[in-house]
Amino acid sequence: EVAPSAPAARAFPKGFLWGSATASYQVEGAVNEDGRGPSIWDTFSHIPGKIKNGDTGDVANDHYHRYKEDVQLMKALGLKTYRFSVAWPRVFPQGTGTPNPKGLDFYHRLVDELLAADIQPYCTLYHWDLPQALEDKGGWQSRDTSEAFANYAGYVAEHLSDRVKHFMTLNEMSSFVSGYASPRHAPGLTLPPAGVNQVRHHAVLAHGLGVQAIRAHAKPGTKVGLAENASACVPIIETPEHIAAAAKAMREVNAGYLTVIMEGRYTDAYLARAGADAPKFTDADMKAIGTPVDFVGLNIYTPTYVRADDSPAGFARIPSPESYPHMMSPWLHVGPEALYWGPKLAAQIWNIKEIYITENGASSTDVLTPDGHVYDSDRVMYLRNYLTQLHRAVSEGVPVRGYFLWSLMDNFEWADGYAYRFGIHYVDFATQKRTPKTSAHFYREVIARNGLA
Ligand code: GBH
Repeated sequence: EVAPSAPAARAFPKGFLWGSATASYQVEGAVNEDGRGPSIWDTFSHIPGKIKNGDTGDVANDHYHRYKEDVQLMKALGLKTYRFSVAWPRVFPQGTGTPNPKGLDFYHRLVDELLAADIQPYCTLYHWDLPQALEDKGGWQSRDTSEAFANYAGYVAEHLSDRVKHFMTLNEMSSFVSGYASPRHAPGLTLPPAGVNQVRHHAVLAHGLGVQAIRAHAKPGTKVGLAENASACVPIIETPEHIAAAAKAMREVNAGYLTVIMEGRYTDAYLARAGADAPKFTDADMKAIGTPVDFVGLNIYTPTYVRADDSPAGFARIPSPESYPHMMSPWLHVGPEALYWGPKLAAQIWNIKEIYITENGASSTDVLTPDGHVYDSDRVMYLRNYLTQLHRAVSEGVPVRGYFLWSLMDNFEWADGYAYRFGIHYVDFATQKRTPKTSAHFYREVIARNGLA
């Protein structure tokens, strides 16, 4: 009998932070408890036809009541860190004005539970659940929402920063801005380009004002960043000309979001493209937007393939052939090198010293067998390949300090409701029973050996 030799270890740097992530509206439920106000996702998910199967986040994973059990899932995995988001309408039910201490108490309890399990809390302040009261006054179309966000962010940081050392302002600006451009996301408006560009400007402004407010109110030593789904530009072939094109693309494709935040100005090409629809802004806005951050979080799922091109821009995006492989979500094209080129190009272009992969993960059909297993070999394949490319990046010295797998457990997948599962724990939503999938066992091994086998 042959005893195959073990594969060579591919270790990550000592102290690499292995984590997992969720977001408030996707897991908490308890939407009417302890004084929480409604958010735009409560409104949106209750509009017939908006969410697959008529699902809502009313109960979701009931995490609001089951957080202790969920922290035990994390502990069993060996997680070093956990990224959660605070629901703004729990803390300020009307968005502004008088805070609701009972709402904030939930996060005090969660943070204490995490620390007792030796898990570092990473806190996102906005994962799309805007207080409905603010939407009623124009939402992200109004500059007042950027100011309201900063007040809220400063308030939460003031109260949690004795125990939470890392805050992220906004999760995926382009995703929630799309709620003003397409009917798939709350609030579901379809504004003309000028309106969308102004919403986008208010998003990056909220980030900048939020960074300043957190710095003003948090304990010394608190770090502030964001969690942005910047397009991870990947050279179609790794030659100098295509690599140079990918670097140009990385700046231009992300010009309205990460680029303006890192550089404090809109690129000329961005303003030229927008033309008469360009956002209105002041010098003071731009200064706030460019406030230096302590770290950058990148949510990376799919690659944006780029080639060198003779056009003035110097690059062209390569549209995916119809046969391009994807996970269960049709948009989730598999491209592991996104986890190499994304952080590498970002670090080099903007001289970033501290990067986290704040989300990466995959949807699968996830069948629960009668004897209680979920053999999600597709998700394991996805994770193994992406982590291989992340290993390649950190081995070259790209300063990625941690990785947050999306998601700890199946949850409310926005317009796709509960039909699309991203968890490494299976959730039976009728009973709320959580079951580790094969991917959870895989990830526990990665964490235990601090790397790939
Ligand atoms: C992240 O978005 C989110 O931060 C997280 O809340 C979410 O659960 C997770 O990914 C998985 O989706 O359906 O064709 O209109 C990832 C980026 C941007 C991907 C919006 C889906 C909609 C494409 N998302 N996009 S489509």
